[in-house]
Amino acid sequence: MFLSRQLARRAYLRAPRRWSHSPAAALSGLNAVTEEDLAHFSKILPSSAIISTLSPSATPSSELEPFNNDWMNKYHGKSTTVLKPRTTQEVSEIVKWCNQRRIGIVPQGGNTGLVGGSVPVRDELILSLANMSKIRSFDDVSGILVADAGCILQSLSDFLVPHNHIVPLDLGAKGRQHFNNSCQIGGNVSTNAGGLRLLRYGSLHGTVLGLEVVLPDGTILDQLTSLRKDNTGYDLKQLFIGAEGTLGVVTGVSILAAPAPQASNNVMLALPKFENVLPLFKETKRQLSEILSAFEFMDRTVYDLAVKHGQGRALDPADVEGAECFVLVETSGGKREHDEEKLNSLLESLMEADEPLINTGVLATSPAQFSALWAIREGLTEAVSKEGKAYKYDISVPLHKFKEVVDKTREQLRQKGLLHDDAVRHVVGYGHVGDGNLHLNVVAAAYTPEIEAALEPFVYELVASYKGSISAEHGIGVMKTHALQYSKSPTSIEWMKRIKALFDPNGIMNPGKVLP
Ligand code: FAD
Ligand code: 2HG
Ligand code: ZN
Repeated sequence: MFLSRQLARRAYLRAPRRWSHSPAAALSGLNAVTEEDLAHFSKILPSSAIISTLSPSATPSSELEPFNNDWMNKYHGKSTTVLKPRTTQEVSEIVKWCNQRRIGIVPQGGNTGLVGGSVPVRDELILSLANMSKIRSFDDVSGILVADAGCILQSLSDFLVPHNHIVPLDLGAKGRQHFNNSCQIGGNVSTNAGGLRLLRYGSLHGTVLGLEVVLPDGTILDQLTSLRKDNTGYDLKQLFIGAEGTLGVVTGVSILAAPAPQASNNVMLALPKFENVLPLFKETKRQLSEILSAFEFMDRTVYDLAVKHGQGRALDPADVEGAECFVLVETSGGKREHDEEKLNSLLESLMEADEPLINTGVLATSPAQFSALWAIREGLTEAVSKEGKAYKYDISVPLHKFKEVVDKTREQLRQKGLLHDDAVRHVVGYGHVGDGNLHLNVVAAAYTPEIEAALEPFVYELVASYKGSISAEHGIGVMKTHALQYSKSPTSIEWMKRIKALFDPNGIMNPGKVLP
Protein backbone atom coordinates (compact mmCIF):
# COMPACT_ATOMS: atom_id res chain seq x y z
CA MET A 1 0.00 0.00 0.00
CA PHE A 2 2.68 2.44 1.09
CA LEU A 3 4.87 1.47 -1.85
CA SER A 4 2.15 2.04 -4.43
CA ARG A 5 1.33 5.47 -2.99
CA GLN A 6 4.98 6.38 -3.27
CA LEU A 7 5.04 5.29 -6.88
CA ALA A 8 1.96 7.36 -7.68
CA ARG A 9 3.57 10.44 -6.13
CA ARG A 10 6.75 9.88 -8.11
CA ALA A 11 4.75 9.61 -11.29
CA TYR A 12 3.29 13.09 -10.96
CA LEU A 13 6.52 14.59 -9.73
CA ARG A 14 8.27 13.35 -12.83
CA ALA A 15 5.68 14.67 -15.24
CA PRO A 16 7.13 18.20 -15.58
CA ARG A 17 10.36 16.86 -17.02
CA ARG A 18 8.97 18.14 -20.32
CA TRP A 19 10.48 21.37 -19.09
CA SER A 20 8.91 23.99 -21.27
CA HIS A 21 6.45 26.68 -20.44
CA SER A 22 4.84 29.43 -22.34
CA PRO A 23 3.11 32.04 -20.18
CA ALA A 24 2.27 33.90 -23.41
CA ALA A 25 -0.30 31.18 -24.19
CA ALA A 26 -2.52 32.65 -21.45
CA LEU A 27 -2.70 35.85 -23.50
CA SER A 28 -3.91 34.26 -26.69
CA GLY A 29 -7.51 35.60 -26.53
CA LEU A 30 -6.55 39.02 -25.20
CA ASN A 31 -6.28 42.37 -26.97
CA ALA A 32 -3.65 45.10 -26.81
CA VAL A 33 -4.59 48.59 -25.58
CA THR A 34 -5.55 50.86 -28.50
CA GLU A 35 -5.87 54.62 -28.95
CA GLU A 36 -9.67 54.20 -28.63
CA ASP A 37 -9.15 52.53 -25.25
CA LEU A 38 -6.92 55.39 -24.22
CA ALA A 39 -9.62 57.87 -25.22
CA HIS A 40 -12.01 55.99 -22.95
CA PHE A 41 -9.52 55.93 -20.03
CA SER A 42 -9.08 59.68 -20.36
CA LYS A 43 -12.78 60.05 -19.48
CA ILE A 44 -12.09 58.22 -16.21
CA LEU A 45 -8.66 59.61 -15.26
CA PRO A 46 -6.85 62.94 -15.54
CA SER A 47 -4.02 62.98 -18.08
CA SER A 48 -1.47 63.02 -15.22
CA ALA A 49 -2.65 59.52 -14.27
CA ILE A 50 -2.09 58.06 -17.74
CA ILE A 51 1.36 57.10 -18.99
CA SER A 52 1.20 55.74 -22.50
CA THR A 53 3.32 55.55 -25.60
CA LEU A 54 0.08 55.69 -27.63
CA SER A 55 -1.40 58.93 -28.96
CA PRO A 56 -2.38 61.39 -27.72
CA SER A 57 -0.19 60.79 -24.63
CA ALA A 58 2.84 59.68 -26.67
CA THR A 59 5.07 59.35 -23.62
CA PRO A 60 8.63 58.16 -24.45
CA SER A 61 8.89 54.40 -23.80
CA SER A 62 11.82 55.03 -21.42
CA GLU A 63 9.28 56.41 -18.93
CA LEU A 64 7.53 53.06 -18.88
CA GLU A 65 10.72 51.12 -18.13
CA PRO A 66 10.39 51.19 -14.33
CA PHE A 67 6.94 49.61 -14.75
CA ASN A 68 7.89 47.11 -17.46
CA ASN A 69 11.01 45.72 -15.77
CA ASP A 70 11.08 43.93 -12.46
CA TRP A 71 13.29 44.64 -9.43
CA MET A 72 15.91 42.09 -10.49
CA ASN A 73 15.84 43.26 -14.10
CA LYS A 74 15.15 39.65 -15.01
CA TYR A 75 11.60 39.88 -16.32
CA HIS A 76 10.64 42.39 -19.00
CA GLY A 77 7.23 43.43 -20.28
CA LYS A 78 6.27 45.54 -23.29
CA SER A 79 3.27 47.39 -22.00
CA THR A 80 2.34 50.59 -23.79
CA THR A 81 0.17 51.93 -21.00
CA VAL A 82 0.23 52.49 -17.25
CA LEU A 83 -2.87 53.80 -15.47
CA LYS A 84 -2.72 55.23 -11.97
CA PRO A 85 -6.24 55.48 -10.53
CA ARG A 86 -6.85 57.38 -7.25
CA THR A 87 -10.09 55.77 -6.15
CA THR A 88 -11.73 52.35 -6.00
CA GLN A 89 -14.46 53.64 -8.30
CA GLU A 90 -11.86 54.54 -10.95
CA VAL A 91 -10.28 51.08 -10.63
CA SER A 92 -13.71 49.54 -11.08
CA GLU A 93 -14.45 51.52 -14.25
CA ILE A 94 -11.07 50.67 -15.78
CA VAL A 95 -11.39 46.96 -14.99
CA LYS A 96 -14.95 46.84 -16.31
CA TRP A 97 -13.82 48.34 -19.61
CA CYS A 98 -10.85 45.96 -19.88
CA ASN A 99 -13.12 43.01 -19.24
CA GLN A 100 -15.50 44.07 -22.01
CA ARG A 101 -12.60 44.68 -24.37
CA ARG A 102 -10.60 41.57 -23.27
CA ILE A 103 -7.53 43.56 -22.29
CA GLY A 104 -5.12 41.86 -19.88
CA ILE A 105 -4.35 43.77 -16.66
CA VAL A 106 -1.27 43.54 -14.43
CA PRO A 107 -1.93 45.09 -11.02
CA GLN A 108 1.30 46.64 -9.81
CA GLY A 109 2.25 47.72 -6.32
CA GLY A 110 5.84 48.65 -5.50
CA ASN A 111 7.19 46.27 -8.16
CA THR A 112 9.51 44.63 -5.63
CA GLY A 113 8.22 41.11 -6.27
CA LEU A 114 10.90 38.50 -6.92
CA VAL A 115 9.02 36.07 -9.19
CA GLY A 116 8.16 38.26 -12.18
CA GLY A 117 4.48 38.56 -11.22
CA SER A 118 4.32 42.35 -11.22
CA VAL A 119 5.37 43.02 -14.82
CA PRO A 120 3.52 42.10 -18.03
CA VAL A 121 4.32 38.95 -19.96
CA ARG A 122 3.63 40.83 -23.19
CA ASP A 123 1.76 44.13 -23.58
CA GLU A 124 -0.90 43.96 -20.87
CA LEU A 125 -2.15 47.16 -19.29
CA ILE A 126 -0.34 48.02 -16.06
CA LEU A 127 -2.64 49.20 -13.29
CA SER A 128 -0.45 50.93 -10.73
CA LEU A 129 -1.87 51.40 -7.23
CA ALA A 130 0.71 54.09 -6.41
CA ASN A 131 -1.86 56.92 -6.33
CA MET A 132 -4.10 55.09 -3.86
CA SER A 133 -2.15 55.87 -0.73
CA LYS A 134 -4.58 57.19 1.88
CA ILE A 135 -4.88 55.84 5.38
CA ARG A 136 -8.61 55.44 5.83
CA SER A 137 -8.83 54.92 9.60
CA PHE A 138 -7.01 53.70 12.67
CA ASP A 139 -8.54 52.66 15.97
CA ASP A 140 -5.94 52.73 18.73
CA VAL A 141 -8.10 50.63 21.06
CA SER A 142 -8.57 47.66 18.74
CA GLY A 143 -5.39 48.33 16.73
CA ILE A 144 -7.30 48.02 13.46
CA LEU A 145 -5.80 49.96 10.57
CA VAL A 146 -7.70 50.46 7.31
CA ALA A 147 -5.69 51.74 4.37
CA ASP A 148 -5.69 52.07 0.59
CA ALA A 149 -3.84 49.22 -1.09
CA GLY A 150 -1.20 51.57 -2.51
CA CYS A 151 0.09 52.68 0.91
CA ILE A 152 3.82 52.02 1.17
CA LEU A 153 4.57 49.60 4.02
CA GLN A 154 7.14 51.99 5.50
CA SER A 155 4.59 54.85 5.53
CA LEU A 156 2.15 52.69 7.46
CA SER A 157 4.93 51.84 9.91
CA ASP A 158 5.79 55.52 10.32
CA PHE A 159 2.13 56.44 10.74
CA LEU A 160 1.73 53.94 13.58
CA VAL A 161 4.77 55.08 15.62
CA PRO A 162 2.99 57.88 17.54
CA HIS A 163 0.07 55.52 18.09
CA ASN A 164 2.38 52.97 19.78
CA HIS A 165 1.55 50.27 17.28
CA ILE A 166 3.42 48.42 14.54
CA VAL A 167 2.42 46.74 11.29
CA PRO A 168 2.56 42.98 11.94
CA LEU A 169 4.71 42.62 8.83
CA ASP A 170 8.22 43.77 8.04
CA LEU A 171 10.46 43.14 5.07
CA GLY A 172 13.60 44.50 3.48
CA ALA A 173 11.60 45.97 0.57
CA LYS A 174 9.60 48.23 2.85
CA GLY A 175 10.94 51.53 1.64
CA ARG A 176 14.20 52.79 3.03
CA GLN A 177 16.52 51.97 0.15
CA HIS A 178 16.51 49.36 -2.57
CA PHE A 179 16.76 51.18 -5.85
CA ASN A 180 13.75 53.41 -5.07
CA ASN A 181 11.26 50.57 -4.98
CA SER A 182 9.09 50.23 -1.91
CA CYS A 183 6.54 47.52 -1.40
CA GLN A 184 2.90 48.45 -0.80
CA ILE A 185 0.41 46.87 1.56
CA GLY A 186 -1.75 45.72 -1.38
CA GLY A 187 1.30 44.00 -2.91
CA ASN A 188 2.12 42.44 0.44
CA VAL A 189 -1.40 41.06 0.75
CA SER A 190 -1.45 39.89 -2.86
CA THR A 191 1.81 37.95 -2.39
CA ASN A 192 0.97 36.92 1.20
CA ALA A 193 4.44 38.24 2.05
CA GLY A 194 6.10 36.58 5.01
CA GLY A 195 9.12 38.60 6.05
CA LEU A 196 10.94 39.18 9.29
CA ARG A 197 8.10 39.27 11.82
CA LEU A 198 6.16 36.16 10.84
CA LEU A 199 7.69 34.17 13.70
CA ARG A 200 6.03 36.57 16.16
CA TYR A 201 2.84 37.78 14.47
CA GLY A 202 1.95 34.97 12.06
CA SER A 203 0.95 35.28 8.41
CA LEU A 204 -1.31 37.81 6.70
CA HIS A 205 -3.96 35.10 6.52
CA GLY A 206 -4.39 35.78 10.24
CA THR A 207 -3.70 39.50 10.58
CA VAL A 208 -5.66 40.77 7.57
CA LEU A 209 -9.21 41.28 8.82
CA GLY A 210 -10.82 42.48 5.64
CA LEU A 211 -10.26 43.50 2.03
CA GLU A 212 -11.88 45.64 -0.62
CA VAL A 213 -11.38 44.09 -4.04
CA VAL A 214 -12.37 45.07 -7.55
CA LEU A 215 -13.39 41.84 -9.25
CA PRO A 216 -12.51 41.12 -12.90
CA ASP A 217 -15.93 42.33 -14.14
CA GLY A 218 -15.53 45.62 -12.29
CA THR A 219 -17.76 44.75 -9.33
CA ILE A 220 -16.53 46.14 -6.02
CA LEU A 221 -16.44 43.40 -3.38
CA ASP A 222 -16.51 45.25 -0.06
CA GLN A 223 -15.29 42.93 2.66
CA LEU A 224 -13.45 45.66 4.48
CA THR A 225 -14.68 44.59 7.87
CA SER A 226 -12.95 45.73 11.01
CA LEU A 227 -14.26 42.85 13.06
CA ARG A 228 -11.88 40.46 14.73
CA LYS A 229 -14.41 37.69 14.71
CA ASP A 230 -16.75 37.03 11.80
CA ASN A 231 -17.84 33.47 11.10
CA THR A 232 -20.51 34.23 8.54
CA GLY A 233 -19.92 31.64 5.88
CA TYR A 234 -17.03 31.38 3.42
CA ASP A 235 -14.13 33.70 4.16
CA LEU A 236 -13.75 35.05 0.62
CA LYS A 237 -10.93 37.49 1.46
CA GLN A 238 -8.57 34.56 2.05
CA LEU A 239 -8.73 33.78 -1.68
CA PHE A 240 -7.20 37.14 -2.55
CA ILE A 241 -4.39 36.88 0.01
CA GLY A 242 -1.58 35.41 -2.08
CA ALA A 243 -3.57 35.42 -5.37
CA GLU A 244 -0.90 37.64 -6.97
CA GLY A 245 -3.45 39.76 -8.80
CA THR A 246 -4.98 36.84 -10.69
CA LEU A 247 -8.45 37.11 -9.14
CA GLY A 248 -8.97 40.86 -8.80
CA VAL A 249 -7.43 44.16 -7.75
CA VAL A 250 -7.05 44.71 -4.01
CA THR A 251 -7.95 48.36 -3.34
CA GLY A 252 -8.30 48.48 0.45
CA VAL A 253 -6.89 46.52 3.38
CA SER A 254 -7.99 46.23 7.00
CA ILE A 255 -5.17 44.86 9.12
CA LEU A 256 -4.65 44.24 12.82
CA ALA A 257 -1.68 46.30 14.00
CA ALA A 258 0.21 45.00 17.01
CA PRO A 259 1.06 47.01 20.14
CA ALA A 260 4.60 48.37 19.75
CA PRO A 261 7.06 46.45 21.89
CA GLN A 262 8.35 48.56 24.78
CA ALA A 263 11.82 47.09 24.40
CA SER A 264 13.63 45.58 21.43
CA ASN A 265 17.09 44.04 21.40
CA ASN A 266 19.09 42.16 18.86
CA VAL A 267 22.29 40.20 18.69
CA MET A 268 24.30 38.80 15.79
CA LEU A 269 25.81 35.42 16.61
CA ALA A 270 28.70 33.78 14.74
CA LEU A 271 28.54 29.99 14.64
CA PRO A 272 31.44 27.61 13.99
CA LYS A 273 29.27 25.19 12.02
CA PHE A 274 25.82 24.95 10.46
CA GLU A 275 24.96 21.91 12.60
CA ASN A 276 24.75 24.27 15.59
CA VAL A 277 21.89 26.32 14.16
CA LEU A 278 19.12 23.95 15.22
CA PRO A 279 20.33 23.33 18.79
CA LEU A 280 20.81 27.09 19.05
CA PHE A 281 17.27 27.74 17.85
CA LYS A 282 15.94 25.22 20.36
CA GLU A 283 17.90 26.73 23.24
CA THR A 284 17.01 30.29 22.21
CA LYS A 285 13.31 29.44 22.12
CA ARG A 286 13.56 27.70 25.49
CA GLN A 287 15.29 30.58 27.22
CA LEU A 288 13.72 33.60 25.53
CA SER A 289 10.26 32.08 25.09
CA GLU A 290 7.67 34.88 24.71
CA ILE A 291 10.18 37.67 23.93
CA LEU A 292 11.81 35.96 20.91
CA SER A 293 10.64 37.86 17.83
CA ALA A 294 13.08 36.87 15.05
CA PHE A 295 15.66 34.18 14.37
CA GLU A 296 17.27 34.79 10.99
CA PHE A 297 20.00 32.72 9.37
CA MET A 298 22.71 33.65 6.86
CA ASP A 299 25.62 31.58 5.64
CA ARG A 300 29.18 32.83 5.59
CA THR A 301 29.31 33.59 1.88
CA VAL A 302 26.26 35.84 1.89
CA TYR A 303 27.41 37.56 5.08
CA ASP A 304 30.71 38.33 3.34
CA LEU A 305 28.80 39.73 0.34
CA ALA A 306 26.81 42.01 2.67
CA VAL A 307 30.06 43.28 4.19
CA LYS A 308 31.67 43.68 0.76
CA HIS A 309 28.74 45.73 -0.51
CA GLY A 310 28.51 47.92 2.56
CA GLN A 311 25.28 46.73 4.16
CA GLY A 312 24.95 47.45 7.85
CA ARG A 313 27.50 47.02 10.56
CA ALA A 314 29.95 44.19 10.15
CA LEU A 315 31.38 42.30 13.08
CA ASP A 316 35.07 42.60 13.83
CA PRO A 317 36.89 40.48 11.17
CA ALA A 318 39.00 38.81 13.89
CA ASP A 319 35.84 37.75 15.73
CA VAL A 320 34.25 36.12 12.74
CA GLU A 321 37.28 34.08 11.74
CA GLY A 322 36.23 30.45 11.46
CA ALA A 323 32.51 31.26 11.51
CA GLU A 324 30.57 29.11 9.03
CA CYS A 325 27.31 31.01 9.44
CA PHE A 326 25.46 33.68 11.41
CA VAL A 327 22.17 34.06 13.21
CA LEU A 328 20.41 37.32 14.02
CA VAL A 329 18.23 37.02 17.10
CA GLU A 330 15.72 39.72 18.04
CA THR A 331 13.70 40.09 21.20
CA SER A 332 10.62 42.27 21.60
CA GLY A 333 8.93 42.57 24.93
CA GLY A 334 7.21 44.72 27.49
CA LYS A 335 9.98 45.47 30.01
CA ARG A 336 13.55 46.43 29.15
CA GLU A 337 15.27 45.11 32.31
CA HIS A 338 13.43 41.81 32.12
CA ASP A 339 14.24 41.29 28.44
CA GLU A 340 17.89 42.28 28.82
CA GLU A 341 18.29 39.95 31.76
CA LYS A 342 16.88 37.06 29.74
CA LEU A 343 19.02 37.83 26.69
CA ASN A 344 22.18 38.29 28.74
CA SER A 345 21.67 35.04 30.55
CA LEU A 346 21.14 33.28 27.20
CA LEU A 347 24.37 34.74 25.89
CA GLU A 348 26.29 33.83 29.05
CA SER A 349 25.03 30.28 28.97
CA LEU A 350 25.97 30.00 25.30
CA MET A 351 29.49 31.33 25.83
CA GLU A 352 30.15 29.32 28.95
CA ALA A 353 28.93 25.95 27.67
CA ASP A 354 31.52 23.15 27.55
CA GLU A 355 30.94 22.82 23.82
CA PRO A 356 29.74 26.32 22.84
CA LEU A 357 27.25 26.55 20.01
CA ILE A 358 28.60 29.97 19.06
CA ASN A 359 32.04 31.48 18.54
CA THR A 360 31.02 34.98 19.42
CA GLY A 361 28.19 37.48 19.27
CA VAL A 362 27.61 41.20 19.03
CA LEU A 363 24.83 42.67 21.09
CA ALA A 364 23.38 46.00 19.94
CA THR A 365 23.58 48.54 22.73
CA SER A 366 21.93 51.50 21.03
CA PRO A 367 19.07 52.04 18.58
CA ALA A 368 21.65 52.87 15.89
CA GLN A 369 23.47 49.57 16.46
CA PHE A 370 20.15 47.75 16.52
CA SER A 371 19.31 49.15 13.07
CA ALA A 372 22.82 48.49 11.79
CA LEU A 373 22.62 44.79 12.68
CA TRP A 374 19.25 44.52 10.99
CA ALA A 375 20.66 46.36 7.97
CA ILE A 376 23.05 43.47 7.34
CA ARG A 377 20.19 40.98 7.27
CA GLU A 378 17.80 43.23 5.35
CA GLY A 379 20.56 44.19 2.91
CA LEU A 380 21.36 40.64 1.78
CA THR A 381 19.08 40.78 -1.25
CA GLU A 382 20.60 44.04 -2.38
CA ALA A 383 24.15 42.79 -1.75
CA VAL A 384 23.46 39.73 -3.88
CA SER A 385 22.08 41.96 -6.66
CA LYS A 386 25.17 44.14 -6.57
CA GLU A 387 27.34 41.03 -6.89
CA GLY A 388 25.61 39.63 -9.96
CA LYS A 389 22.41 38.24 -11.39
CA ALA A 390 20.51 36.18 -8.85
CA TYR A 391 18.54 33.01 -9.47
CA LYS A 392 16.24 32.99 -6.46
CA TYR A 393 14.70 29.88 -4.95
CA ASP A 394 12.46 30.71 -2.03
CA ILE A 395 11.73 27.34 -0.51
CA SER A 396 10.39 25.60 2.56
CA VAL A 397 12.47 22.58 3.55
CA PRO A 398 13.14 20.90 6.91
CA LEU A 399 15.53 23.10 8.91
CA HIS A 400 18.24 20.48 9.13
CA LYS A 401 18.35 20.34 5.30
CA PHE A 402 19.16 24.04 4.75
CA LYS A 403 22.88 23.48 4.26
CA GLU A 404 22.41 20.26 2.29
CA VAL A 405 20.25 22.11 -0.25
CA VAL A 406 22.89 24.81 -0.74
CA ASP A 407 25.74 22.27 -0.94
CA LYS A 408 23.93 19.96 -3.37
CA THR A 409 23.03 22.86 -5.63
CA ARG A 410 26.63 24.09 -5.65
CA GLU A 411 27.81 20.55 -6.45
CA GLN A 412 25.31 20.27 -9.30
CA LEU A 413 26.69 23.48 -10.83
CA ARG A 414 30.26 22.31 -10.31
CA GLN A 415 29.52 19.04 -12.09
CA LYS A 416 28.00 20.96 -14.99
CA GLY A 417 31.21 23.01 -15.21
CA LEU A 418 29.37 26.21 -14.34
CA LEU A 419 30.99 27.16 -11.06
CA HIS A 420 33.44 29.85 -12.10
CA ASP A 421 33.60 33.62 -12.30
CA ASP A 422 32.12 33.88 -15.81
CA ALA A 423 29.11 31.74 -14.96
CA VAL A 424 28.03 31.06 -11.35
CA ARG A 425 30.01 33.05 -8.79
CA HIS A 426 28.34 32.01 -5.55
CA VAL A 427 25.68 29.71 -4.20
CA VAL A 428 24.37 31.12 -0.93
CA GLY A 429 21.66 30.43 1.62
CA TYR A 430 19.83 32.65 4.08
CA GLY A 431 16.38 32.98 5.47
CA HIS A 432 13.84 32.67 8.17
CA VAL A 433 14.82 29.69 10.34
CA GLY A 434 11.83 30.23 12.57
CA ASP A 435 9.55 29.65 9.56
CA GLY A 436 11.54 26.84 7.89
CA ASN A 437 12.09 29.15 4.90
CA LEU A 438 15.42 29.06 3.05
CA HIS A 439 16.40 31.60 0.39
CA LEU A 440 18.72 29.72 -1.93
CA ASN A 441 20.40 32.30 -4.19
CA VAL A 442 22.61 31.41 -7.11
CA VAL A 443 24.64 34.47 -8.05
CA ALA A 444 25.75 34.47 -11.67
CA ALA A 445 27.56 36.78 -14.07
CA ALA A 446 24.45 36.79 -16.29
CA TYR A 447 21.09 35.08 -16.67
CA THR A 448 21.73 32.29 -19.21
CA PRO A 449 19.66 29.35 -20.46
CA GLU A 450 22.57 27.04 -19.59
CA ILE A 451 22.55 27.98 -15.91
CA GLU A 452 18.78 27.83 -15.75
CA ALA A 453 18.82 24.34 -17.29
CA ALA A 454 21.32 23.21 -14.67
CA LEU A 455 19.13 24.57 -11.88
CA GLU A 456 15.69 23.56 -13.07
CA PRO A 457 14.13 21.13 -12.51
CA PHE A 458 17.08 20.08 -10.28
CA VAL A 459 16.20 22.44 -7.40
CA TYR A 460 12.49 21.70 -7.59
CA GLU A 461 13.09 17.95 -7.55
CA LEU A 462 15.35 18.38 -4.55
CA VAL A 463 12.66 20.37 -2.72
CA ALA A 464 10.02 17.79 -3.61
CA SER A 465 12.28 15.01 -2.31
CA TYR A 466 12.10 16.71 1.12
CA LYS A 467 8.34 17.22 0.71
CA GLY A 468 9.00 20.95 0.85
CA SER A 469 7.40 23.92 -0.90
CA ILE A 470 8.79 25.51 -4.07
CA SER A 471 7.49 28.88 -2.89
CA ALA A 472 7.53 29.67 0.80
CA GLU A 473 6.72 33.39 0.67
CA HIS A 474 7.46 35.10 -2.67
CA GLY A 475 4.70 33.43 -4.69
CA ILE A 476 4.63 31.79 -8.11
CA GLY A 477 4.47 34.78 -10.46
CA VAL A 478 5.67 33.89 -13.93
CA MET A 479 8.80 32.18 -12.67
CA LYS A 480 7.29 29.03 -11.20
CA THR A 481 3.98 28.37 -12.98
CA HIS A 482 5.49 25.31 -14.66
CA ALA A 483 6.83 24.05 -11.32
CA LEU A 484 3.59 24.41 -9.35
CA GLN A 485 3.01 20.68 -9.61
CA TYR A 486 6.01 19.98 -7.39
CA SER A 487 4.09 21.43 -4.46
CA LYS A 488 0.44 21.06 -5.43
CA SER A 489 -1.43 17.90 -6.39
CA PRO A 490 -3.27 17.70 -9.74
CA THR A 491 -6.55 17.94 -7.83
CA SER A 492 -5.46 21.14 -6.09
CA ILE A 493 -4.34 22.68 -9.38
CA GLU A 494 -7.61 21.69 -11.04
CA TRP A 495 -9.63 23.41 -8.29
CA MET A 496 -7.41 26.49 -8.44
CA LYS A 497 -8.14 26.67 -12.18
CA ARG A 498 -11.87 26.35 -11.52
CA ILE A 499 -11.72 29.20 -9.00
CA LYS A 500 -9.82 31.33 -11.50
CA ALA A 501 -12.41 30.57 -14.23
CA LEU A 502 -15.27 31.42 -11.87
CA PHE A 503 -13.89 34.84 -10.92
CA ASP A 504 -12.22 35.70 -14.21
CA PRO A 505 -13.86 33.79 -17.09
CA ASN A 506 -12.15 36.01 -19.69
CA GLY A 507 -8.71 35.52 -18.15
CA ILE A 508 -7.87 39.24 -18.01
CA MET A 509 -6.33 39.38 -14.53
CA ASN A 510 -2.56 39.02 -14.54
CA PRO A 511 -2.54 36.47 -17.38
CA GLY A 512 0.28 33.91 -17.46
CA LYS A 513 0.87 34.16 -13.71
CA VAL A 514 0.45 31.56 -10.95
CA LEU A 515 -1.41 28.85 -12.89
CA PRO A 516 0.29 26.60 -15.46
P1 FAD B 1 4.50 44.01 -6.61
O1 FAD B 1 5.88 43.51 -6.75
O2 FAD B 1 4.15 45.22 -7.34
O3 FAD B 1 3.48 42.85 -7.01
C1 FAD B 1 3.61 41.55 -6.54
C2 FAD B 1 2.41 40.71 -7.02
O4 FAD B 1 1.22 41.19 -6.42
C3 FAD B 1 2.17 40.81 -8.51
O5 FAD B 1 1.66 39.58 -8.96
C4 FAD B 1 1.12 41.89 -8.65
O6 FAD B 1 0.33 41.75 -9.81
C5 FAD B 1 0.31 41.69 -7.40
N1 FAD B 1 -0.26 42.92 -6.84
C6 FAD B 1 0.41 44.00 -6.37
N2 FAD B 1 -0.46 44.90 -5.88
C7 FAD B 1 -1.69 44.37 -6.05
C8 FAD B 1 -3.00 44.81 -5.74
N3 FAD B 1 -3.23 45.97 -5.13
N4 FAD B 1 -4.04 44.02 -6.07
C9 FAD B 1 -3.84 42.82 -6.67
N5 FAD B 1 -2.61 42.35 -6.97
C10 FAD B 1 -1.57 43.12 -6.67
N6 FAD B 1 8.97 38.97 0.26
C11 FAD B 1 8.67 38.30 1.39
O7 FAD B 1 7.67 37.57 1.42
N7 FAD B 1 9.45 38.39 2.50
C12 FAD B 1 10.56 39.16 2.54
O8 FAD B 1 11.25 39.20 3.55
C13 FAD B 1 10.89 39.91 1.36
N8 FAD B 1 11.96 40.71 1.34
C14 FAD B 1 12.29 41.38 0.20
C15 FAD B 1 13.40 42.20 0.20
C16 FAD B 1 13.78 42.89 -0.95
C17 FAD B 1 14.98 43.77 -0.93
C18 FAD B 1 12.99 42.74 -2.12
C19 FAD B 1 13.35 43.48 -3.38
C20 FAD B 1 11.87 41.94 -2.12
C21 FAD B 1 11.51 41.24 -0.97
N9 FAD B 1 10.37 40.44 -0.94
C22 FAD B 1 10.06 39.76 0.22
C23 FAD B 1 9.53 40.28 -2.13
C24 FAD B 1 8.49 41.45 -2.29
O9 FAD B 1 8.92 42.60 -1.68
C25 FAD B 1 7.15 41.08 -1.70
O10 FAD B 1 6.62 40.07 -2.48
C26 FAD B 1 6.15 42.24 -1.61
O11 FAD B 1 5.04 41.80 -0.85
C27 FAD B 1 5.68 42.74 -2.96
O12 FAD B 1 4.99 43.96 -2.77
P2 FAD B 1 4.88 45.03 -3.95
O13 FAD B 1 3.99 46.12 -3.51
O14 FAD B 1 6.23 45.43 -4.40
O15 FAD B 1 4.14 44.17 -5.05
C1 2HG C 1 14.43 38.06 2.49
O1 2HG C 1 14.08 37.27 3.36
C2 2HG C 1 13.59 38.20 1.26
O2 2HG C 1 15.40 38.81 2.64
C3 2HG C 1 14.37 38.15 -0.04
O3 2HG C 1 12.55 37.28 1.24
C4 2HG C 1 15.04 36.83 -0.27
O4 2HG C 1 16.60 37.75 -1.79
C5 2HG C 1 15.97 36.76 -1.47
O5 2HG C 1 16.10 35.68 -2.05
ZN1 ZN D 1 12.41 36.15 3.04
